[in-house]
Amino acid sequence: MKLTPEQVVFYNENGYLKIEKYFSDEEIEKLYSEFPNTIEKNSDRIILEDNGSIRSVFAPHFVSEVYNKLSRLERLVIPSEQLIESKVYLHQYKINTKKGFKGDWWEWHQDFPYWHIDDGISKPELVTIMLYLQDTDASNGALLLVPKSHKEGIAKFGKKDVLDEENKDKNEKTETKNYLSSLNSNIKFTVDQECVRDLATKNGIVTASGKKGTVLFFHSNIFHASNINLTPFDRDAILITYNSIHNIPGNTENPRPNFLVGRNYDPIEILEKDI
Ligand code: 6CS
Ligand code: FE
Repeated sequence: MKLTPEQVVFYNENGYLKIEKYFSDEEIEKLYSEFPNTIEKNSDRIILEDNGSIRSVFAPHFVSEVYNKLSRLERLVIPSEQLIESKVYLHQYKINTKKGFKGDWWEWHQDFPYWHIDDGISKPELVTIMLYLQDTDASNGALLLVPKSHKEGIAKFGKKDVLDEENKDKNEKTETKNYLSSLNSNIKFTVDQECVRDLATKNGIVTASGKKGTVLFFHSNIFHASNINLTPFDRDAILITYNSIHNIPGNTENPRPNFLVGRNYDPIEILEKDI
């Protein structure tokens, strides 16, 4: 299940690669029916929107053999090794739900700053694979990407509004979970809007639409965002991030929880052809 040379060149040039029909409807059905089993009540792995709907379920493989198998699939690991040019281990694994009428936005950001600053990973040698569990388009919050923006390195951060008293109190209450400001709908590291404007003017903005079963490979430094979901149609997706085994986290002082930052740096043994 290797990527073609043309696909690798496209990814290196643009920072992303979308492949339709990468998983069958039957496989998506199996993942979808297993999804509720990954949701433990009151678990820190579950991140909620302000309106109480589920925003993310982290580390589903901790509780589901089907999701564990998915992360070891040949057709995900081999392409990741090609794109990173190294053996890989599992850095982060989540299901980002964007429920109909309730799913909130993700502001323009790069992923690598979180993994570099919070986790101490030195190089952007990570790739995220997004697997669409639902038909996804501009209306229900498909990912927006700025092609070639991965070549910018870590871009200038946007200014976040100063926390007003009420918000400050809320954050203080959750100071034990200060990682939440990297996961909620007000993320701490965004890309400066003039920087987005500049590159989007030059390279355009791609809406990564696709039917369920589509996969999107994207670079840890590409500018990406997604809108709120005003439609009745959920936009649920699985995101698996693989990191080079030569690029492991350096933050051992106060590491983020193991459901956010993988701790097993052994190269993934490709165990499965099918989930
Ligand atoms: O902090 C993190 O690891 C997560 N936060 C964002 C905004 N993207 C990368 C990752 O899922
Ligand atoms: Fe992201």
